[in-house]
Amino acid sequence: MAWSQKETISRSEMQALQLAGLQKTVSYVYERNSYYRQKLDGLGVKPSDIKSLDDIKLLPFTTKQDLRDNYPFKLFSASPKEIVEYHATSGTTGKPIAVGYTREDLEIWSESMARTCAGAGITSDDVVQNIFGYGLFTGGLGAHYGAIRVGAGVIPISGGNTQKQIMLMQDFGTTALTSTPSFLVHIHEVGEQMGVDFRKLKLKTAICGAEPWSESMRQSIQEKFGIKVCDIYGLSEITGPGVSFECREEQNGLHVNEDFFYPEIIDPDSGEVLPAGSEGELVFTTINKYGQPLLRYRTRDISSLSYETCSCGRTLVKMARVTGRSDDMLIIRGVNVYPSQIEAVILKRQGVSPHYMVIVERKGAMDSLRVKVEVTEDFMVKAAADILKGDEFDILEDVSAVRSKKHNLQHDIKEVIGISVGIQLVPPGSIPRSEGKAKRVEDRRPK
Ligand code: DLL
Repeated sequence: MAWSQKETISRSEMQALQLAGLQKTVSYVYERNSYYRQKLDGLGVKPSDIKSLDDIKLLPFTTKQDLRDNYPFKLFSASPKEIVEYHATSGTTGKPIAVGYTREDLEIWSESMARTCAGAGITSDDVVQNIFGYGLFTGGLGAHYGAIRVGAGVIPISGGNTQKQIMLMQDFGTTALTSTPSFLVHIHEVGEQMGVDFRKLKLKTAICGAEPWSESMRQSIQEKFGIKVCDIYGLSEITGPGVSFECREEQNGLHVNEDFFYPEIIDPDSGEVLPAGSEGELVFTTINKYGQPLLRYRTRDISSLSYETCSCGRTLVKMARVTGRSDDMLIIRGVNVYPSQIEAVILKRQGVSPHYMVIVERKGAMDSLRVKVEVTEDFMVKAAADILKGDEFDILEDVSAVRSKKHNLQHDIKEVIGISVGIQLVPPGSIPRSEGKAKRVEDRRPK
């Protein structure tokens, strides 16, 4: 059931709320933030020019680079006194991006996450093991606030500690998990070695997100744990987790908390706004935030929007599962390739595990793709356990099971992405595990 009455209001009521929120936000940033005032003045736009939702097109985009250039706090519109919590992105290079929340911002974040928990069926009867990392990453505290708001009991274990995770699931009677999908796969793997049958525990739900993942990965986690798994999307710049969430009823697309975060889809090259249903880059304008409100923030995430009604009763617009980022998208010999397409193929196959790494290399002038995939213990035993000595299976090229496994994977991946890939089968456990977001791509091409 929907948590808030706002989730089921009519389109015209929603648009009225959104317009009021947009007008308030544009006036607020114009008055309080010199960066935005200069931008708007440069474009000759005054807050009073925003008369309809369509006028959002008059506003400038904000990019990650703008946030970097204004690090740490120049895009804050609230005074330091009003900020009550700080977070930062986990950028791998250089300075992170800082974000700040006022009390009101924490309120809408908690509300967004309460809707997310309710969407996945979490209530005050649940014990939520919160595996998202606590700290500067927004996952831990965001899920914490939402679970508390719906009255569930939270175990704030954070990431890592795989064996302890399993122990607490057993001892505390955990019923719901919040985690990156890749870490749940890892927990299952470790538990299996310990002889744990997760299907016999009290678990019933998980909310997974923070990284691109596929429908096949969802099916696999549901099957392994005997639970229902809902997708959750968000980004630090906009609020953290809870920008959008899946409902348990349909598990097909994520309802955007659009009374707080106004979504658009644009063509990533031209910046032109695309009609509902078109795939493109997601852009959000925060229309109810005070700490660091952002106008038309370009997420680089690829999705589409659907205004069709959902059987769960929510009228909140749905965004399609994020298949990749416009900037992480690999371009191999002119073809756009998303790692999640490769993952979907791997997950459908017996004998290989969901642990993989896509390696991009340049040989001469040609880019090539290699996919390193772990085989399962079972496969290894059947195929070649007795003669395996090195750390790769290529020495076993003559073993027909290995040859046909490689051939089949190669064939199926080519069918989906349209280009040939090399397959390298590696023993179980040889691809590094991540306790947070998984690293799936190694781009070795010279920059
Ligand atoms: O990952 C916030 C979050 C925490 C979301 C917990 C969901 C759950 P950042 O670290 O700023 O924030 O990373 C944001 O992660 O722009 C997407 O590229 C990616 N991402 C997040 N959720 C999903 C998802 C958090 N469900 C970036 N599917 C975003 C695909 C996702 N990608």
